[in-house]
Amino acid sequence: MVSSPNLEELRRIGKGAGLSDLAVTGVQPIVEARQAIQNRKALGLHAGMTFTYGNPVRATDPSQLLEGAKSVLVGLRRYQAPLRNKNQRRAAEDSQEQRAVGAVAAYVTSDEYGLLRDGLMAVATRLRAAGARADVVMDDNRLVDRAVASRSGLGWLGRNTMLIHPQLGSWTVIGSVVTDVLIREEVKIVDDECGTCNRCSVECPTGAIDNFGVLDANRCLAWLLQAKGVFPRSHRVALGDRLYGCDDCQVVCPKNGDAQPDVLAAPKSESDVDIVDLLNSSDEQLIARYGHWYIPRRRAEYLRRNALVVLGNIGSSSDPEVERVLENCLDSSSPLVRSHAIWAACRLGKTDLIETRSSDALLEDDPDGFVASELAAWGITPTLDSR
Ligand code: B12
Repeated sequence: MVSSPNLEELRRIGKGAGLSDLAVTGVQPIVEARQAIQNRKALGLHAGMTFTYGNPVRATDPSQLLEGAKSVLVGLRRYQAPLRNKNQRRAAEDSQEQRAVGAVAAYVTSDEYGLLRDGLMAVATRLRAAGARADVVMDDNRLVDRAVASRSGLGWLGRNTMLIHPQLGSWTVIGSVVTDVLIREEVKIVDDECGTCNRCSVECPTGAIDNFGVLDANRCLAWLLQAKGVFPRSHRVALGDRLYGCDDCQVVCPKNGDAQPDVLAAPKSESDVDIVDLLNSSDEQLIARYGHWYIPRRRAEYLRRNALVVLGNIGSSSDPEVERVLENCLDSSSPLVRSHAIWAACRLGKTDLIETRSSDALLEDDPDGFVASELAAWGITPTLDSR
């Protein structure tokens, strides 16, 4: 059997396999995090999310992850910041000539979690070779990643709720290896460097970060894009061109500077999505292409819902292709899609597309009243059927 590794060796192994940093902490409960989750739940700031909110006691007790657990090795992987900055995206939004392009959050434009897992697996493999038990836990409802990372000394919990590493900033994904070996390290807790800076609060498009380190998920665009039901009408314009996730509170953070990933580069996939192409794709094609995103019930109608809000915000009303996809969506069998198509058509001044449709067809199979309430919001009475 090989000897037990120390943190320095594990850090070297992890870094060689895709991690940007690695630190260690114990398995005692993270009581501050438990309290934070319970408080937010009590105030309704979790907006019905489950994740770590489903079982806060378990999510803040790393000892429950593995029998005999003694240490949690927490790994970070730094990824590339968004390629198009906010100003470039705004310029594209303002130019009605261009095709509508939806923005995708940077952390999903490459397989960062895959490479994070590779780095953590390399660490776990080394521990197992020494006879230890070791499990990888990553973006899992059983563990609060940011809290465990901050306790291991990898960074501080910022105003924007992100774990901010003093050198790497916040463009990171986080995961852990839980093991039954005691890995010793003197943890140096990183002081909060946000100070009085409140750029993330000021620049958040919906004002979701009022209080330091507290996110109101009811207003967070990243959550609203993943939530079930209609996209709240009050936040549709603020959504702008965002199709999946929102990076604004990180883009404006001065701590993110120019640091670049120094680890294995991940192959890039789509960071910009052509909205008309998306809406023209079949459900099967959409799930095949975007199935790695968090999509409610894995139903393509949610991708169409989000794409229609983006189209309403940045689509060109004179583009015949835009008109064609709107017509297709107004004829969709999904009331969710029809209702958002009504919003997009109205926002682009194309109410004629709605007025020329029969009310029976538009209102057909609308058990939750999505279509009816959208029509009422715009004061539209569709043509009555002759039958
Ligand atoms: C639910 C969730 C979301 C929700 C809600 C996020 C939220 N702020 O609550 C939504 C869908 C909105 C979301 C969005 C995003 N997310 Co998210 N999300 C999660 C998930 C699954 C759980 C987070 C959670 O527990 N929230 C509950 C609240 C109460 O926790 P919190 O805000 O993190 O606050 C903690 C601390 O404040 C701590 N705490 C409070 N006081 C104190 C005091 C002390 C001393 C200590 C130690 C701790 C502590 O307690 C809280 C609980 O841990 C984690 C993965 C995981 N398993 O942890 C990823 C995770 C947090 N998300 C991540 C990412 C990348 C994002 C996005 C950037 C994606 C995007 N571009 O759209 C955005 C960022 C938005 C934002 N500012 O949070 C990363 C964050 C990496 C980092 N460097 O911080 C994580 C860790 C995923 C991962 N494994 O890499 N996310």
